[in-house]
Amino acid sequence: MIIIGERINGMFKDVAKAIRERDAGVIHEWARRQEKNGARYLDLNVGPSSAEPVEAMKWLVEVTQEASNLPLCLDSTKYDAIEAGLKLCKRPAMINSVPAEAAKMERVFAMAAEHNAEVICLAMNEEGIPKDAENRVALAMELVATADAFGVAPDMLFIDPLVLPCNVAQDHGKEVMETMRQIKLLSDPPPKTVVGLSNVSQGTKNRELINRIFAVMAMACGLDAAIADACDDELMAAVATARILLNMDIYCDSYIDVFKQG
Ligand code: THG
Repeated sequence: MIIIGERINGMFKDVAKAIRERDAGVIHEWARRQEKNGARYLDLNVGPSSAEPVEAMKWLVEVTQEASNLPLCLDSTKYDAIEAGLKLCKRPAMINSVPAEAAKMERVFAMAAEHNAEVICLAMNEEGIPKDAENRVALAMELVATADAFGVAPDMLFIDPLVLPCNVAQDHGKEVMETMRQIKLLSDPPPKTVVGLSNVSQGTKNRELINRIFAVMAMACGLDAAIADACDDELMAAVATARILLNMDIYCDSYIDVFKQG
């Protein structure tokens, strides 16, 4: 599973402060730590309270690229901020994200085609997030079809069924799993799937345990990627182990030997 490091997000107080004060050191440190721990992309989100999201995103992109060569996942609902960020990315990036709403799809898929960017597509629209897998999959279908019309192929897409906290939406968990299974039947090649893993445990106790268990359950349903805490060693170990059990890595014996040696 592809881990997209979640930590450079203004939702976290230290990152919000670093963005406000343009303190590059904090961002460099999180970029390096997440890469060292196995992240394959870095999510960049200026946070909900940024007064100047475009300038903040431009700064985050430049500063993160000083410390890491990983591709970036530009996470914002402000498409001006994403576009400004894309122009500064040294390698193809991921756009996070677009819902199944006509005007937004038009803007985002045009940008993706121009910049050769991957796109996270949300299984939601103007009416919100459907509860049933069936309706989530219908929105995914709409996103895949619209992307295709803009020249963005299904394998450039990551469908996000949208994970909600289990303490307020316990009945959504199974629907999310079922959505992930069905997405693989949508097209050939199919789109990929992604979740915001830490969402599932927001406001709960024992957060890390909930995140780890959800991650391996979702992997068994075909999950390809997660925006997650790459610095949680137990999560990374659980993911590596699930990869063996799902026969996703060749040379399993030698892999286990390496794993045992830490
Ligand atoms: N889908 C997509 N993108 C996303 C999400 C998603 N981006 C943002 C988010 N969800 C994924 N990233 C996070 C990052 C942090 C947390 C949850 C998801 C988190 N933060 C602590 C909290 O809210 O309790 C912050 C507290 C602190 O300061 O320590 O849990 O679903 N496409």
